[in-house]
Amino acid sequence: MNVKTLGQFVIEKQADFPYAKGELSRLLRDIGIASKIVNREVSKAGLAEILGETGDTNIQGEKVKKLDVFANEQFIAAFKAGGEVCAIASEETEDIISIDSEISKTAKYVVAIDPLDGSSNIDVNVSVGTIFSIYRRKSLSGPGTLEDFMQRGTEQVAAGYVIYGSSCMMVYTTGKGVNGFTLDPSIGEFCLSHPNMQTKKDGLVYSVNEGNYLHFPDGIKKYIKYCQEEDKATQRPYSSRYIGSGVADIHRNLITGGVYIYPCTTKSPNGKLRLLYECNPLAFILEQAGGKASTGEKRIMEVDLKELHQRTPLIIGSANMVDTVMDFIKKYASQTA
Ligand code: AHM
Ligand code: MG
Repeated sequence: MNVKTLGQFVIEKQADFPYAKGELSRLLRDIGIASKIVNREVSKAGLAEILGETGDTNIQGEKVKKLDVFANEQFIAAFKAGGEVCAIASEETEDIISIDSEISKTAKYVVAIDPLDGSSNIDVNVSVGTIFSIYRRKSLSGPGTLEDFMQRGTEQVAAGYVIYGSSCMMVYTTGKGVNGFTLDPSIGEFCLSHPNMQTKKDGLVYSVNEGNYLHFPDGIKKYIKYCQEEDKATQRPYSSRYIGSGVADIHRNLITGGVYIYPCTTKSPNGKLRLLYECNPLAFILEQAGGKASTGEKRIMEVDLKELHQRTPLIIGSANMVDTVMDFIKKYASQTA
């Protein structure tokens, strides 16, 4: 069988970056290794003493699960050992983790990570994921600083996610298309399974937590009703698919076509999802796959990051569907204004 492993692929693609010295390739390899370890634990989660909560609450005010902590520790350990990044920002950690070591002194990159996205699904055997985003540092040398992260999504050098699902898959971009790799457990390698992923311009799926319907802005409420209406020309009604693991919902929509919406609500006026380690990396991937990602007002990747754990509304997926949601938002915002 002619397989191409993640390792072989990133080394081949290094040629796309004439001045690269292999650091980015090594960083992607480190992420691959850590995610295999996380996948091992996720796949036996029902057996191991790893289900449930630790009893602590994280910076987001959410109850911390043992697997969240495990995944966070694995990725941090991989980045520290790899020496390719000088700082890490994680959903699970209030402040950045500056790396003060001999091997990281001259590291060019910083990495932002959501180690285990979809925490509410960990204990119930439903897909969860890891999201990562890589930037070039702004500081010149030594341990990385907060300023190194205060960049727009457009500055990302690479981004990706790993989905721990019916199979384990890594999807990433370095700004030259999107490629997906499936873990072959028999050889323990991520193998290229989805080269040059492209999403449809139009899809037939909408993904939103309709339990929050009453708290949505009018434009989103009207869009949801539009999705449910009968219309032969646009093949409506659309299907509703929402599992509560952003990586899984957005990955499915990337493959089949669709739109994922996490809007602002009256309870969370800035939305729920985090710009740095959730929305920007997912936006980079979707744009590279021919889709779009918006706050409802502007392109996600052009939002200024002012604080590490900044939240934003997110509308992401097939380009025409995102445009239609934006049209609804505009139309009903001006009517209530
Ligand atoms: P998490 O990083 O704490 O898991 O939160 C992010 C998740 C997304 O993966 C998912 O789409 C969303 O939150 C689900 O939120 P809700 O339960 O409010 O629908
Ligand atoms: Mg998350």
